Amino acid sequence: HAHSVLSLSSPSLLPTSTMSAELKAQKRQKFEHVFSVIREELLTHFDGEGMPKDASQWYRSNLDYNVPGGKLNRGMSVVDTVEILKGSALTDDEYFKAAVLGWCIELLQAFFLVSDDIMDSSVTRRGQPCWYRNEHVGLIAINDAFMLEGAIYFLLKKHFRSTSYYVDLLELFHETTYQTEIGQLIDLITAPEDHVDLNKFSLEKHRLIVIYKTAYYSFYLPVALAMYMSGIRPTSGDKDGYALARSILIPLGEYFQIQDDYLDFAGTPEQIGKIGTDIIDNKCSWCINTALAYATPEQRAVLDQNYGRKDAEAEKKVKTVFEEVGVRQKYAVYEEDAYKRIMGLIETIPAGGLGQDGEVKLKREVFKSFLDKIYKRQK
Ligand code: GPP
Ligand code: MG
Ligand code: MG
Ligand code: MG
Repeated sequence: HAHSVLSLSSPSLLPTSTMSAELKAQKRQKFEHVFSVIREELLTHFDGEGMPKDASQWYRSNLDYNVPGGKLNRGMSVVDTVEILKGSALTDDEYFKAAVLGWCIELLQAFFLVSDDIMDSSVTRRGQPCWYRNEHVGLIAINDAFMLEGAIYFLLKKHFRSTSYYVDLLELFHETTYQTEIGQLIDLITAPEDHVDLNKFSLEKHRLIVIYKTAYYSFYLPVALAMYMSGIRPTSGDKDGYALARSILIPLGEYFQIQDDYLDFAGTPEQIGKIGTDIIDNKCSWCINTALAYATPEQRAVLDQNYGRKDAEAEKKVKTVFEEVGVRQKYAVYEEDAYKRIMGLIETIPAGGLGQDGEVKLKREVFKSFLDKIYKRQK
């Protein structure tokens, strides 16, 4: 490879696509180590409040079961982005701070997923039963989810209270949470359990759902956190780096959630770590919208009769129509087009980066690294 590990001060500065499996594992381990530190901070505070031993054990299980087991893309992206923006290796303190922000996104994601699995009646997540489905957990999972969210603000206060951008971080987490909840609302009310009406679906509605429920927290949030930490200030007018970042990351997030919708239908549980529920849950997903656009009247009748039914046979009939209309092929075409379109957006950033001389510049590489991580993903 053109990139030699030795010539770079930090492995994270290598594009992920050219990193060896061993280097990727090391990078993940280093990030995971920070989780063990913040978990103990949370539990030390909890114990210090005089909480009973069994409560402390419960909180530890909640954290261990729900926070660290995913792909960690969102969390590790904060570290990667801070590193790309700096252009050289991070100090230990910079690494730790970036990783804490990364784990705050993973906590936010855990809060969302524990809740989402209850709302979607899901069965498995990350290759294990959904948290609420464990014996003795049930609806306590709702409070566990709230505590995962609360942990974010405990950690932000502990590690960022004295920085100039503390309020920016707080506002960003609050606003992003609110946007995700708005997205979740439209996702849920577009998918009523007791009334299937495929006429209510459209790609426009789908776009709104996925931008709000996924794109802001999964793509804009990690980059914006890294930008605040790197000292990039928001500005009014068309030179605002945050607006520019949004203009690329929101389409990127839309593409990511379309992948999620596609994998719900086409991925195996072994691959994606969860059993797809979109057809049974009557979701306004990319797959049903695509099928509706190409179905013959006969196929449409099958969809009308079988979509959103709590019944495995009905689900199978819907999947057969998806295969017949060529959802797989349509997705492959969509993915190629999305990749090219987003590359085009990235190339609107000046080659030398956006920002005044002497300032930290927003670079194309920030966005390319995200696109590389998700292009043709299988899980
Ligand atoms: C993904 O939807 C969206 C979320 C996980 C956000 C949930 C927001 C809340 C406010 C709870 P999804 O249901 O398609 O995800 P998955 O396929 O992983 O269940
Ligand atoms: Mg879900
Ligand atoms: Mg959902
Ligand atoms: Mg999904």
